Amino acid sequence: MSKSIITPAKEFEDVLTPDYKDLVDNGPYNRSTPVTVDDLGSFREITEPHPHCAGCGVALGIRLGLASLPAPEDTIIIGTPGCAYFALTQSAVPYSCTAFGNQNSVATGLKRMLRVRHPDKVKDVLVMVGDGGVADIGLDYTLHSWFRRENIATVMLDNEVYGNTGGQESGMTVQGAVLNMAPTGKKFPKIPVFELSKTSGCVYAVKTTVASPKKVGTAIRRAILTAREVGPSYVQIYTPCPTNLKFSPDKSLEYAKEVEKTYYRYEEYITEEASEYLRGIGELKCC
Ligand SMILES: Cc1ncc(C[n+]2csc(CCOP(=O)(O)OP(=O)(O)O)c2C)c(N)n1
Ligand SMILES: [Mg+2]
Repeated sequence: MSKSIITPAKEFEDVLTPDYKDLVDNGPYNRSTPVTVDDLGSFREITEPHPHCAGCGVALGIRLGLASLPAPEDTIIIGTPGCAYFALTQSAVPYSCTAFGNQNSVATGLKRMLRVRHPDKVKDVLVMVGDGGVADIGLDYTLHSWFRRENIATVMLDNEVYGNTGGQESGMTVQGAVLNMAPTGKKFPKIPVFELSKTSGCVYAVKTTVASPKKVGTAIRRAILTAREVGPSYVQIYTPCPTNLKFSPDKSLEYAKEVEKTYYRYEEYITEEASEYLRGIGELKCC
């Protein structure tokens, strides 16, 4: 993508908000050194206000993701229905929302097409969707993209609920959790998608939470880089949902820190081939 593609058409300039112009002029694009999560606050990553609830972990996960793209001007994000849609449509990274669950199939076709269309340029395809999108309706498409070793990075924003549709349980909801539309509590444990990623072909996988922004940033950067050259990658981020899990919005990070001590302990999985590649391009320190 060239910067001119996101420059507003002259005819629309007067109807675009100053906020949007600021996103175009001061977004994370075409910088000599790509922005990182350390730069958050010094550039605009999405237009404001966004429609996410106060304390939304998904919105935070998206901000961290947008600040970690190795080449935002050459990245396309593929989504699916869910809360992530809202902030992602307010970024200036090209974004396409698929039918619910189809994201890894669409990303597969797109990545293959971009390789044909731009043989001399790397175009990163990043899937960024909710836990329901990955672990439930999209699970088979996700796993098969990993089995086929597609060169795409997949990020799950795990708020442990169907947030967007009012609080149904997802495969990633914890056992016993009572939700608006799961009043008797969930009967089975979280689906082990992180473990499945390791046995299904991913060359790089991380499990972390939004309470560790630098870990999220490094994970997304490495996931995109390994997906370019080595194979599929997966990042699973706990993104707390105060609205559906019914805690105070100012407690989101406390919740994330709490789960980091138990079932969301940080884990980084990396195959030998992927670590060799990352070391070769200076992204991993030598042993
Ligand atoms: C085929 C299809 N089935 C169901 C829906 C309704 N739907 C929209 S978003 C959503 C749940 C999304 O949950 P999740 O992926 O966890 O994202 P969140 O909203 O929690 O971020 C559902 C069931 C849909 N849009 N399309
Ligand atoms: Mg969800």
